[in-house]
Amino acid sequence: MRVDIITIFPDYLSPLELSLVGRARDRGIIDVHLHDLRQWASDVHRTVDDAPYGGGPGMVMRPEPWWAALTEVSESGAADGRRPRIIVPTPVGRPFTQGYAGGLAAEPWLVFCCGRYEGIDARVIEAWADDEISLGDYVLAGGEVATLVMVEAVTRLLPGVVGNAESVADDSFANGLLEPPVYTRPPVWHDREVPAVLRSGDHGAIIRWRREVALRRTAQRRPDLLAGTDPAGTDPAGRVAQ
Ligand code: JBK
Repeated sequence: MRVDIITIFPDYLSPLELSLVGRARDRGIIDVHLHDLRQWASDVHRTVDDAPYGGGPGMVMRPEPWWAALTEVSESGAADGRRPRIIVPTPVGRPFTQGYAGGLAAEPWLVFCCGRYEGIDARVIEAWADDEISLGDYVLAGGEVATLVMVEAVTRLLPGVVGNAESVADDSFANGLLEPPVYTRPPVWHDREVPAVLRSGDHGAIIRWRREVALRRTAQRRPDLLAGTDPAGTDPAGRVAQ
């Protein structure tokens, strides 16, 4: 998979050199390209923002550098007849979910557009974005951290990245439930015991116990998951309804 990230802070994405994503890059499973948006700013000061039409606080990212960046980045893969799926992380997007991550993992090429300030001029979004996606209901300084989250969630779904395919299938949300608690040795620690069933060797009883605890935990903490509605409005392939 190829991933292009357009940002005014390419260094903000340096965690992608580490750990699971870093290893996937070293092994050629994903090919990440970082682009500094300012390289497409045409004035001497390389400005990428301007005041909002209609007034109000803050600044808006100007359309010209974004248009030039998206044109050039999209064309850089056109030789292989490919078109990227273009994603804009934004608090006004549809929610990011495991199902949506699964849909992205099936794509050959993703482009993430990291906005700053009050956002990117809406004409860029209309013309170029396939999806506007939100990580959650809180305010960040820009789309960079949201992009880190999405790239990590997608990378670990790519074949060969996580050693044990079962550990991906068992993840919280993959099966619609929160995972049960986990324990390792020693069996008693600070007067707290590992549940006896997990030490019983009775595999059927262990599966039943885990399912029961997962259900109780989900009902208490995330009743919305049991209601079975997909907040992202994604189909099983993770494609967003328009
Ligand atoms: C937020 O994806 N987000 O959730 C996001 C992206 C960019 C800015 C933001 O404030 N929440």
